Formats: sequence, structure tokens, C-alpha cells
Amino acid sequence: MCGTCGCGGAGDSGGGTRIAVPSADDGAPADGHTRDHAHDRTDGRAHGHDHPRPHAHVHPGDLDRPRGHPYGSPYEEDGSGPADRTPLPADRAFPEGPVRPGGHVPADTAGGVTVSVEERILAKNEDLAARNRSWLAAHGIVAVNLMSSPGAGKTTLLERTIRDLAGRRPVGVVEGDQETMLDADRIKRAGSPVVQVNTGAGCHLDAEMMHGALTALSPAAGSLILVENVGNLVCPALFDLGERSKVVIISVTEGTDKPLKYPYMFAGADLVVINKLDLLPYVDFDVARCTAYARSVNPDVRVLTVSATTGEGMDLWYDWVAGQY
Ligand SMILES: Nc1nc2c(ncn2[C@@H]2O[C@H](COP(=O)(O)OP(=O)(O)OP(=O)(O)O)[C@@H](O)[C@H]2O)c(=O)[nH]1
Ligand SMILES: [Zn+2]
Ligand SMILES: [Zn+2]
Repeated sequence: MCGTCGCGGAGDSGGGTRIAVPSADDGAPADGHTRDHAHDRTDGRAHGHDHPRPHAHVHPGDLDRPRGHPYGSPYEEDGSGPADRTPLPADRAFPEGPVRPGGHVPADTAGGVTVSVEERILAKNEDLAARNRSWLAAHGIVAVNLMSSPGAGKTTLLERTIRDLAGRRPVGVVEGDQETMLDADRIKRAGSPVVQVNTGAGCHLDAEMMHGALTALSPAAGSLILVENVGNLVCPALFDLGERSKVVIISVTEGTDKPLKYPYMFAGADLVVINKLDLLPYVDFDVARCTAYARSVNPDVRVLTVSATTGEGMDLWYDWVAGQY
């Protein structure tokens, strides 16, 4: 369970995370069940145990891990990745590294230094995110983290983006959801390689999950990696994944005031996409005011208006993506 936001199965400790690739039966009915091989956590080892009350803990191996080579990853010692920038061979895949030996110690006593659990979890996440970021940069891969409340239209926007960008550049998708392969199945049907990260009770993706997903995806140099975070306007804002950019999607059915009510999410965004523009005539939503609210917490943020179902405004989104390279 994550000591930072209180959710289970994510962050530094506890079980529950599964990383899986949709099965080969392309176009199979989306039954909502996780298929193929799924692992508990990204290291492939079950790590379940109960605590009488929530507390975070660290694993000695995490503290001792050499800085230059994270947990048996595809990264090279200097974090740059293979020099030829080719996709990573499967036999160099991440999960078998020396991560997370058994046993644990309370976070606030490890090393004899008192550090708040939140600081420790976020510091560890930032370390892993930095490794993700340098590896992505070394391969010319741009990762964009899409965040929104549930149902704002992230997957719909991804489906259209995959279809519209087909042939222009390789696109891979990391799908974050608490349960099911539903979104991954949709993405696969749209034609893109996809890895599903099920966070169990967890309410956000973190840098370790991103690392596991990137390893499973093994993207080609120059790819665009679109990350669909867990539908949640709160916790994902805390966790850097090592992405190039953060995008918040808000739909016109959610209310004009969202940037004021969830300021951290909007303050950290590089782009705000206002979706479901086709529904504007039917709802009480003020685009100009919502934009002003977003800018009140993030003065320079770009704001685009789109309809992921009709395609209106999507060209501006593609222009923005192209500008990330
Ligand atoms: N009218 C309209 N409906 C949309 C638009 N984009 C998405 N939807 C609908 O909104 C609903 C939710 O869309 P999804 O793409 O699944 O939303 P999501 O953000 O991926 O949802 P979670 O993964 O659960 O967080 C679906 O019924 C979509 O068809 C849009 O631009 N206009
Ligand atoms: Zn949370
Ligand atoms: Zn979705």
C-alpha cells in the first residue's frame, strides 16, 4: 500500500500490481478478465502480506541498490540504453533483476535516519523516474502521461490518435487501470502495441510500473509512448513517471471548476485538453472560464479543445505531440 496517498498495491510496498499484454486472439471479446501471464508486481514475485494498520516500508535491497544499474533493467550503466537504439531483446527484459529481496524494515528506522514515509516514497519514485527519463531520451522516445478523472475520454482519444497517426510514427501505449484488460483490448484493436498495468487497489501509476511496462513494450527508437494513467484527478499528479509531458484531460460534462478543485493536477500539466466538445450545447460548461481557472494555477499551460469522438480539434493535438520531439 502506498504511504503517500493511502492507496493499496502501489508505490513502495504491498502486492497487487500486474503487468500484462493482451492475448494473441486479436479482436476477442473484451471480457474484462486479465489474460495471459500476469505477475504480481513488476518483479514477477508475489509480495503479499497483511499489516494490521497501513504503513509503508522499504526493502533493504532497494536502499543498497547500486545507483548506476536499476534492478536488472534494460538500461545501461550510464542510464543511456543500448548505443544502437534498437528495440530491446526479450532476453534482456526487466523482471529478473535483483530487486526486492524478501523481508522489510519500517521506513522510518532504516539507516537510523528519520525521514517521512511520504518523502521516502516520493524520493524513490523520483530516482526511478529519472532513470526512465534518461533511457527514453537516449532512445529518442517521447512519453506522454495522460491523466483525467474516470470517463473523461482518455482511451477514446488514444484510439483515434493511434488510427490517425498510423504510418506516421510508431505508437505504443501503457494502459493503467485498477482492474481489467478492457482498455488494453480497445487499444490493441486500434492497432497499437499495448501493455496493461493493473494496479489492484492502487490509484495511480508510478515510475516502477512505468519501467516494467516499458520493458514489456520494448518500444522502437523514435516511438511515441502514450500512457493512460488510472482515472483519478488526485494521486497521479504526485508520481513522476519519467515522461516528457503531462496532459490533463477534462471533459465538458465534469464542470468548469475542476482546475480550481484539483489544482495540483493542473499545476503540473504541460497541456490541458478539454474533451467532448460535441456535448457543449447540452451542458453548462464555460470553456473560457475553465481555461482561465487552469491558467490561474498554471499561467503558461496550453489548452486545447477537442472531441475525441467526432475528431474536432484533434489536429491541434497532433501538432502538439509533434512539437514534443
Ligand atoms: N460525446 C462524446 N463522448 C465521448 C468523447 N470521448 C469519450 N466519450 C465517451 O465517454 C465515455 C468514456 O470514454 P473513455 O475513453 O472510456 O474514458 P476514459 O477516460 O478512458 O475512462 P477510464 O479509463 O475509465 O478512466 C465513453 O462512452 C466514450 O464513448 C467525446 O469527445 N464526445
Ligand atoms: Zn491514492
Ligand atoms: Zn480508459
